This record gives sequence, C-alpha cells and structure tokens, in this order.
Amino acid sequence: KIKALIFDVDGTLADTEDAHREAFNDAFSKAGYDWHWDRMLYKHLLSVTGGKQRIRFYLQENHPTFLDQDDIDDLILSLHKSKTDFFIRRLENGQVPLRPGIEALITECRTRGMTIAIATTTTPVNVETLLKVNLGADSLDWFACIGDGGKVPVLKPEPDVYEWVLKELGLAADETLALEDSRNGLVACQRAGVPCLVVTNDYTQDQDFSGCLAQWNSYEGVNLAALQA
Ligand code: XBP
Ligand code: MG
Repeated sequence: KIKALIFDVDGTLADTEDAHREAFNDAFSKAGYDWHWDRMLYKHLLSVTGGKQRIRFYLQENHPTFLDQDDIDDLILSLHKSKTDFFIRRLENGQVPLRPGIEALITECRTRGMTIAIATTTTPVNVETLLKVNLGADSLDWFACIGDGGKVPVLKPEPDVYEWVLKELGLAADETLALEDSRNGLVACQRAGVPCLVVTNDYTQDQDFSGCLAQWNSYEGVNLAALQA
C-alpha cells in the first residue's frame, strides 16, 4: 500500500525552467558577461542538475579557460546567488504558476490522509517561495519533509535526496511513489528503489523514461486512483 507521494519541484510542480533560465541570463548580464542561454542550449544544459553545477558545465563546454581562474569557485557561487535573487523575484511577481492539476492532486492526497513530501535538487528558498506564493504560507507544513539541494552532498541522478526523504518519512521505498518530470529524476528514483511516475514537459518530453511506472504529458487523468492502480 502506498503511504506517501514524493513530489519533484522543477518541471513537476511548476514549469520553472524558463524562469530559471532567464534568471541565469540576468545574473550573467548583471555581472558583465555576454553569455546567453537560449531554450535550445538550456535543454542540453539541463542534463546537469543544480544551478552551480550547470554554470560550471556550461563554462567547461564553452569558455574552458575561464575555469582556470583561482577564484572560480567564488565566482560561480556569487553568480548563482545573484541568479537565485532574480529567480525569487520572478516567483514573487507571480510569473511561475503551478502546473494545471497539481493543486488538485495535492488536495486529493491531503483529503485521503496520504503523506506528501518533496525531493528536489534546487535551492531551499526556491521551493519555499514557490509553495508560499502559489498555495499560501501554510502550505509548507502540508509536506512531511522537504528534501532539497541543501540537504545532500550530491544531486540527482544520484539517489541521495530520495534516500534522505525516505529516512525522514520512516518509510520503505516501495511504500512510496515519486512524481518526476525528467530522466535525471527517474534515475535518482530507480537508484533509491522508489517507483516513479513521470509527467513530462516541453523540456523533457524527448528524454528516455524506460523503467518508469507510467508516463503522461499532463496531469489530466492523473489522480490517486490512477496512481495507486
Ligand atoms: C532541477 C534543477 C535545478 C534548477 C536550478 O532538477 O536541475 O538545478 O534548474 O536550481 P530537478 P538551482 O527537478 O530534477 O530537481 O539553481 O537552485 O540549483
Ligand atoms: Mg524536475
């Protein structure tokens, strides 16, 4: 019997990636760099999770000598901090709504007394703000725990964030179900033994989801009866 549903955030609760992408571009331009991530490039860069890791990956492929600077780690950190500020501003301006059907699914879980939790690779303040802005300040308390990129040393596709969440919940992997939008998320689930449902979006629809429990391209038709069947 499934006792908990574990939600990914980026791409799953909301189509956040274009807001992330624009926030990266804003941070680059504010710091005086003429780097620009368009949708096509970003789709490729999404193969690496975590904003700081994504900036480093971009530099490796496009400006490798830039990485030779002694203070490169601090530079990436400060670019990422600025990116987070720009992203939060977009959330607070109401530019990133939840995906259609997500609020109903969360309500359905809560009505049925099912535990809900979060497993994401993003920065904690991003999750907190996304939830507060779209579901109200109380909504943070609806989740039994929030596993994020600040809680574990390595991000998806490694299983650490799922393992952290399972430990917090005190549940076995097969007593839970995860909801993901990306291959990296699915692989993290598989490595943690968590059965995974996938709802794709424009950025992830071409990825390989073999081994997932079920795959949709929208939440239409995704409800607890369908999930537990
Ligand atoms: C989401 C991500 C994140 C965001 C950026 O992956 O990869 O890196 O794009 O977030 P998932 P930060 O949905 O699999 O968790 O810049 O805060 O790291
Ligand atoms: Mg995701």
